[in-house]
Amino acid sequence: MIPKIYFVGTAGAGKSTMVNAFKEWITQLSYDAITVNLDPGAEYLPYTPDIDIREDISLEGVMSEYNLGPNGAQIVSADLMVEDVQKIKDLVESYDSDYVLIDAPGQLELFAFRESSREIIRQMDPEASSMIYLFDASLLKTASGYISSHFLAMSVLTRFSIPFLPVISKADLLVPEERRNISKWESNSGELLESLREERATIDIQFAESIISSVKSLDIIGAKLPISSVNSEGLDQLYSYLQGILEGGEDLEKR
Ligand SMILES: Nc1nc2c(ncn2[C@@H]2O[C@H](COP(=O)(O)OP(=O)(O)O)[C@@H](O)[C@H]2O)c(=O)[nH]1
Ligand SMILES: [Mg+2]
Repeated sequence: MIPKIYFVGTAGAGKSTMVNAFKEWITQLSYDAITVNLDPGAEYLPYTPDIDIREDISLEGVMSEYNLGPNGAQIVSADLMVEDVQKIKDLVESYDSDYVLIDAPGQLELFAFRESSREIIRQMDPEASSMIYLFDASLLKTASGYISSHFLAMSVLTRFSIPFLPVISKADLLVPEERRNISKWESNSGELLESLREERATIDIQFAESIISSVKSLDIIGAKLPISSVNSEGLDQLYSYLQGILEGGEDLEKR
């Protein structure tokens, strides 16, 4: 079974850029990876996908056929993807690659909250699949942003049953003080609440407390791997984590 790795996160979190960077990383280790673009609305991709949903679904085509604006067309396109699941699966299987890197649509909700993505995962080796969830570093700079990002991640986590690997993307954008704050919040929820108080955020402290404790029970509030496509930080660890999940820690046989 070929590992399938889904890159998921909010718009602009760096999914497409990371698919490219991680493919390069894997190639450098003498493995093969193919890339799959599931974003019908992608105007520019930093890589040339081996399999591209845009060949079957065009956002502009959906806009004119269904008389919709871009937002409505994004939703219809995501739903139409369900008709392509078998084709995507057949195409993926036609490649003899070591890894399949899957770039989720730009808008998180299109992947996380529509049925077609679950169908794709369900039909394509769920046992060999894992999800890298990108927490956008720029949203983790404040305590309130940190909490709302986790709330969102928690709601995504509840939708899927494959291994969920939370990372902090674009980590090169964090200055040392921001990194220190994030580690502090990750290890101590009392500190997180204290920072929230200092920030005078609009979020109700009691509500925040209950969010933090429920998120904590899902174990995603703990240390997340900082990664960067710009300076390749964390890519070696990301690769090892994935090996641990997908292959029981053993390297695939090198080609
Ligand atoms: N500094 C920095 N910028 C990044 C990184 N990854 C992506 N970006 C930038 O963030 C923006 C959104 O990236 P993209 O990969 O398209 O995000 P996506 O919507 O999640 O696919 C682009 O301008 C990228 O150049 C990173 O690791 N570091
Ligand atoms: Mg993208």
